[in-house]
Amino acid sequence: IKHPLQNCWTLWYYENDRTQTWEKNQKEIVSFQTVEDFWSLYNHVKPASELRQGTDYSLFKQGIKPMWEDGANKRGGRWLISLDKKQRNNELDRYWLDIILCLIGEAFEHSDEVCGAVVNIRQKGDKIGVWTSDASNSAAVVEIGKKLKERLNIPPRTTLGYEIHKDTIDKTGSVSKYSYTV
Ligand code: M7G
Repeated sequence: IKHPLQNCWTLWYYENDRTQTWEKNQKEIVSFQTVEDFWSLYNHVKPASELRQGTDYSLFKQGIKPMWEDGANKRGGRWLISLDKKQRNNELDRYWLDIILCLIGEAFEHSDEVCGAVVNIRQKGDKIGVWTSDASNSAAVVEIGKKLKERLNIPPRTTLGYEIHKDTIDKTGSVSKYSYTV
């Protein structure tokens, strides 16, 4: 008998095909709900560091689309980990795996608030976001941020910021406004 996870999770893959809408380019790959099925999937797909520029992996609770518009995300936001170019080789895959393990292992006190996580592979620097459901739930948001920073062993001098999706959508230029930091 396999070891069940508390939630069923879905892996999504985004590829930047300019002839399609952003939404159409999000492809649902597979769902899993046991530890064993997670590892066989993980061992089967390319590590994030080997994906092409412009692609994303997203891992979300089953039933939640990796999009701002989803009912579970629309009042939420994300903890953002911005990586510099050289971190693709040494940190990206470890961060992404550690985040997945926090998600599927329900590592947070407020795991109910977690919707999923996204890794963006980008020329200008890769990003990982951990998406939560309610940006106004400051206790949950801050607890999740602190736990992430601790579990990923991010040095204290590095600040993580939380962006509300609504602000990301309205954002003009590259100025990002963080609503919380840890
Ligand atoms: P990104 O891929 O999150 O980051 O957003 P990047 O700028 O580093 O590539 C790029 C663009 O993708 C956004 O400006 C939107 O046009 C589109 N996009 C991203 N997300 C997360 C969404 C979403 O949730 N919904 C919709 N409709 N478009 C999105």
